[in-house]
Amino acid sequence: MSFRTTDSTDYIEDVSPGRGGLPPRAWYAASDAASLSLNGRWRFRLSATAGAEDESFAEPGFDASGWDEVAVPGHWVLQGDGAFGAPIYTNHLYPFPVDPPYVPTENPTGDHLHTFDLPDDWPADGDAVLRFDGVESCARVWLNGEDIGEFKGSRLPHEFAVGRLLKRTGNVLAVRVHQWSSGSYLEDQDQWWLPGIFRDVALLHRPEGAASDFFVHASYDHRSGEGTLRVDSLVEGRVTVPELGIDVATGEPLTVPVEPWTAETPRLYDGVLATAGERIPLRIGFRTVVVEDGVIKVNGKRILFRGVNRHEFHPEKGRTVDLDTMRRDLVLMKQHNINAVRTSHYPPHPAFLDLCDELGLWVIDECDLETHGFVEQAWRDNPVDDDRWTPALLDRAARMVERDKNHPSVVIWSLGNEAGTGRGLTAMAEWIHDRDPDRLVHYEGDINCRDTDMYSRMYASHAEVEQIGRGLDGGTHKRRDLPFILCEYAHAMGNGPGGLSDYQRLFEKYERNQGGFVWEWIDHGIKHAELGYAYGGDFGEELHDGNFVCDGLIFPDRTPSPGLVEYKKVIEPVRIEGDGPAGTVRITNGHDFADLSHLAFEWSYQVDGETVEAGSLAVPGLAAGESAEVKLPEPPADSRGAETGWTVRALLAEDTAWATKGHEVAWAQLPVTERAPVPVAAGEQPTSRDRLIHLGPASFDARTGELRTVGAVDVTGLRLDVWRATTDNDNGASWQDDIRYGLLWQKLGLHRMRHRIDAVELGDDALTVRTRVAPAAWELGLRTVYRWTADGSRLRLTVSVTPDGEWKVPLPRLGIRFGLPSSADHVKWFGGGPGEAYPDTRAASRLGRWQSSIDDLQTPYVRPQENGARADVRWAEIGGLRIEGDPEFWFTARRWTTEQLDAAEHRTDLVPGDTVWVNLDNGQGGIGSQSCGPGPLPQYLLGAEPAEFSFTFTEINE
Ligand code: IPT
Repeated sequence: MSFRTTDSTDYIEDVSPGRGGLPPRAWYAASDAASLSLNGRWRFRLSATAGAEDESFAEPGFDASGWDEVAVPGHWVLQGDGAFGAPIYTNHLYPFPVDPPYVPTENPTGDHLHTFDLPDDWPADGDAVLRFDGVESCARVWLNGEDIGEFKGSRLPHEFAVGRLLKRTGNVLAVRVHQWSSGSYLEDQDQWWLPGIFRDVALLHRPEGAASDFFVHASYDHRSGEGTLRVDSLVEGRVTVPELGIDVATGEPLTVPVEPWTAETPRLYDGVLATAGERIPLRIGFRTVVVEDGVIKVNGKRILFRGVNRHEFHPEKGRTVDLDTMRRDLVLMKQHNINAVRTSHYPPHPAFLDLCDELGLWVIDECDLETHGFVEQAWRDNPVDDDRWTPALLDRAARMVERDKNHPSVVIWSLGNEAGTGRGLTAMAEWIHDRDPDRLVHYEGDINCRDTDMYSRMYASHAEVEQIGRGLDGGTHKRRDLPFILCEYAHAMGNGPGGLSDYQRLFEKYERNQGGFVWEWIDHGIKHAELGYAYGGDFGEELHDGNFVCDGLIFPDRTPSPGLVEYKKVIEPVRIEGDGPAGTVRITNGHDFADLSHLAFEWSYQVDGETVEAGSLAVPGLAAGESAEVKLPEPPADSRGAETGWTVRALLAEDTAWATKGHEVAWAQLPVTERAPVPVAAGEQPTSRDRLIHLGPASFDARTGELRTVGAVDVTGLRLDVWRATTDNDNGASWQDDIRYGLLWQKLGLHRMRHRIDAVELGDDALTVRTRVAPAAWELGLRTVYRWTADGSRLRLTVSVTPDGEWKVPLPRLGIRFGLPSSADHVKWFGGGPGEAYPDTRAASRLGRWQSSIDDLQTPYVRPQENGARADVRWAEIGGLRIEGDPEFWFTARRWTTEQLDAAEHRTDLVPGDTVWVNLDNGQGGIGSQSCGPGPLPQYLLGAEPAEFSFTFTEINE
């Protein structure tokens, strides 16, 4: 016979959301009522199981002086140098046996103790509320020895009325936090499992007549230009908005002319809600969001989401994110033309939404709900389809909506992520629609849009997005009339995502397609002494999903990755197109609301990549959606034989809250004259002497025909190269059974090609080396001929490649690689830059003259992989050589080999050797997004086809 013991830990596995707390209500950062932050150093004791220690620690007088300390807010696993356990990363698998609502006996439990005095001026009357903004995953709370309740719902606020328990001095707050609880089944988001009191804890004075909950309704009628304000408040009072001359009782609507709030024009009006006992500052934004004519409209206009999914993450503090970091995220987003955030997959720290109101972003506020691990059992026993869990789900919905309902930035409520389907979700949607009919409801898992106001998908292919845009996707009647968004797309794991421009075209072409949210904002790499940044498995987890947690547009230290730079260009809200030779530009205002008066335009003219003249360009202050053609000035004379073109840029005309005057918003380049052909180097005859072949400035190994020197520059290992250290997107996701090129390349052996020398021929004017490049085990290969010619000072190589046998896969790259001495530590080039580019990630690559150290050419992906290629390079100067390409080439250089790059698991594995390895590629394969979504589009694949390309090498004095 078996039985479960009943003891005081039963609440952990109880499906109820909690006991003893106050009903949820609006969150506000400040009021004139007193408050006391309880953040700080708290006493801490960790137990391995929930019942290991009794509750005596909560008694006043308990001596915790021998305990450790932790910072609150914080996660204990990220403190104590490993003494308090470690983070665990799983994507969707529960890191414990699935037997809802039960959790393991090994349930790390942190007892937290904090002693505090009330400030001298703390009022003697009234009540007080103890507020927890976030505790993972289940907490039981005592104040001054009294058990005041427990709660679950990690990223949601929980409040307790505690006034009667408070003393002037020596208050003892005891919080017992369990890592695992029934709530963990609802919190299976793809992220680190990080227990702790990770958001603020505060004591709020509640004077007699204090406001309790209130709901600011502020709509905008775009036809009349008027806003209607009504503040519903549980405790009656008055609402004043001096700027609008508003002074009205709560519950009373008032309509006045206003400037509306939008993400582009985040106009907020300062107001005050005054009840008998409290004054609360309000920041009111007037806007109306509806679905009308099958599209989401704000203030009467269709909007386009240029969004990102943002998890809360800090490389040292986990989900404890301070205000400066939140602001930094949003400023970076705004600077990169991002206009929307999905708070994947839980409500963020509430102050984040204040910043969204202020800086201007559309927000999809998502509930703290994901049950993804149930997919492994065909969703059997999924809590969202089991009535016993519905109260917990409704509690979560209410805690989100009530907390965040007063933010104009929040336009959509999301029920959660990857939770399958079920009655519980329907109940949540019904409750939300009823409580807040003025916003829309989203849930991606609701494929038929039974409960939602928009059709939403993740990682749909371009072809499918096109179908949906054209309304040819079928689906239920209801769905056919709804707008479409991609709540996740373009998986930014490692190098990539590729294909952004192609998606953007589909969003701009079809009314129904209202944009999307790139997955995701930041790499969740945890700072680590030996590894740089840690990912799944680095803490010895028995079950983990590796570096799938590092899939952001910014690195863990918040520096932008090339993916963010690309995204900025792709979504720029002004389109600049034109005809370079004719000297005309067409400017289109792609904003949804703002006119162009906030931008200043600038032209410049480049000759061989150098700017020779620049000036300002008068562009009319076009309204949103309008375009105009503008004439460029006469091009500067006398640039015969050179490659020339215009660059036109749109810059902020004035400082804004997120960038200074002159910040670049959009740009384009319009070529005028093309590059002149590269003169052929020929005339010299190869001669053989001292086991070397001499040709012009170069020498070769007489036996192998391998290049040895160009002038005084030593060159090693020059040969054809088709391999790249596969990217996360090349490798694809483990669950995908479609074509995954990284695996196919590996299987074929493109990383272990053999180079057979068939002939070394000395002709009258050329050295010709014939080879066959092929992997062991297969009959296919690449016949490769290197033809070297030279004049007195210049050496030219022409590589001809002819595939042999049946090639069913495209190539990672096609070009040559060679080594230079480590003194080649710097490069100058004329071509695409300044950052990395690949065939489907090259929108932001700008033609110009660039230079960089070899170290700075590397993109520091958390898991090392192919990176750092520069596109369209006409010439590059490195290590005493000038290399000209015919045609242009992809340039890459690094202080380690591709093999070392491929083998590295962390950045710290990459140790510079004494050779700089240079790759000059005629072609590179596209990147795509297959680490979670579709692979590269066919037009970006590099087919194994006959190819010929040349490089000219000249020794130079740098
Ligand atoms: C999708 C999840 O919603 C998101 O949380 C994240 O895990 C992302 O994938 C990948 O990084 S779910 C995916 C299986 C489609």
